[in-house]
Amino acid sequence: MRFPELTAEEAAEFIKNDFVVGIGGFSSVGTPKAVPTALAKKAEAEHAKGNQFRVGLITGGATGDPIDGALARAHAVKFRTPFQSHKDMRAAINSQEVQYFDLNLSHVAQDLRYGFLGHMDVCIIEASSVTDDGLVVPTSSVGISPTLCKSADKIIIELNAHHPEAIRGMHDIYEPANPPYRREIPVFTPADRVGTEAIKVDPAKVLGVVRTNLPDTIAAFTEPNPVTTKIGQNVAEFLIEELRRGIIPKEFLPLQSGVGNIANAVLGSLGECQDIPPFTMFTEVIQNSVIPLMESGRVSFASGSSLTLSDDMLGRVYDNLDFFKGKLMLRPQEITNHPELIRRMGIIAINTALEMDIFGNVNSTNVSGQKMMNGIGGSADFARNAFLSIFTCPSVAKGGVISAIVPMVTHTDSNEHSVKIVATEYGVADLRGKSPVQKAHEIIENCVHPDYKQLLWDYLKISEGKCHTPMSLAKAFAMHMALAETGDMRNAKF
Ligand code: 0RQ
Repeated sequence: MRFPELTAEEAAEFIKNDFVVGIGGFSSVGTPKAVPTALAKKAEAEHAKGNQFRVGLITGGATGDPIDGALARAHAVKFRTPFQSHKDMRAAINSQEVQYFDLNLSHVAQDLRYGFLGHMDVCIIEASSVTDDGLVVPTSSVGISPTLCKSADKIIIELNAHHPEAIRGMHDIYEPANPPYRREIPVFTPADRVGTEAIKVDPAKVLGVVRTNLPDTIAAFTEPNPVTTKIGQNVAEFLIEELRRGIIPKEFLPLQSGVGNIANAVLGSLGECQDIPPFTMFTEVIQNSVIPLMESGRVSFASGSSLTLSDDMLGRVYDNLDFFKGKLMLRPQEITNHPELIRRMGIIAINTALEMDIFGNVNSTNVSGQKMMNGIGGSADFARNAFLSIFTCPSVAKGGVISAIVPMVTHTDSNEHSVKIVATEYGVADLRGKSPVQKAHEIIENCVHPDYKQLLWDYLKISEGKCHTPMSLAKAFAMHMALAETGDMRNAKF
């Protein structure tokens, strides 16, 4: 190999206090693992000597324990963007130890290229193969790796033998030019290939290669339960009806499905529903439920930025690469989440809300408006541009003391102008062509848990008939206040 081979510790030595570090990969998979862990140890050693040691972290999205977990526990992170989903990083963000700013995932790479995110000192990326002339094939995800390699002064590569070299050909690396030179992206169906199989890096920037053999670790999915299964069935029935009415063309449209337990369960239900024809996916994250659906022929192709699969499921793909290689494509998140492509292909987008209000505004990120959960991810990239933008969530959280449907969201990620359909286990609210008060009726009637229905009708009555959007300045957060003061939203009074 042309590049110096380094240990993870040697590679971490290149990273200095106050560096801005780019992390390749995305969605807790295909991310480097050994060097960030060594970096966390280095930070702890520096702190023990009484020295300052913190870095800025710019990632594609969630990274998992070897990065977000280890670096947060080592108090080694100064700022962090975008999406994260690790409990230790979340705690550091919510205590303001880490300055976190949330970005739409389609924006991260271009914000870097535009110079909005400042200077990047070094990036660490994971590869399944590297050639001497600097062709780097990623592993189970792409994220913002191509742009990191272009923007960072230096590059450290983790060459991970856990991923076979034979996955070369599964990636499609394409980076749009900056304005005023940007052109259309010629992707017209999810399977269209427009880029290269590998990332071309400047060999002069490569500090060295660290050999690893490490699996990705993603949070275990909880098995679908009656609530998530019912949400999935409700969404499936809604889509079948749209198909029957001719709103969705008979060929069906590509699906995007969000992250997390609910999205995984919803997709499972959709896949099982034989009234929906075999479909393609143009999504950000390819989760576990997609693989059996491909094997059974229900999903014919999936384009995404990551294979966010449990290790056994990834093994199933790698054991049958001949079958899966023609059915899976991994692209930069800037392309999977690109507004132009989402709008052009007419994606049906299904994402999850933490809470939504009776007018159709959605909060996916900030618990009670104050505490960051994960981040907006790509949900708004899809919601804003989709053919049909659907948000789902269970009607209640935490055993019923929280209603997911509230008078007013405490933080807005996707607003009423983007959100077309909402669904809980009780039913579906169709918000298309409806005024705020009509939307409120549709949502309360169809989606709210019985414990909260009367409460929300009472809230609506305060201003109904008096203004365009019947909200009450005095009472909009009464349910959240009841939760904060009594531990139960049901104690709110209107
Ligand atoms: O907490 O586990 O401690 O009980 O939130 O909720 O029900 O497990 O749902 O795993 O699907 O995550 C919105 C966070 C949902 C996720 C969110 C609590 C609840 C539980 C998790 P516990 P569930 P999920 C991009 C797609 C934004 C990014 C995105 C997400 C925990 O889907 O991060 O969409 N989305 N990316 O108890 C307080 C409430 C709550 C609440 C739930 N109202 N208040 N806590 N919880 N509602 C596009 C792609 O293509 C990928």
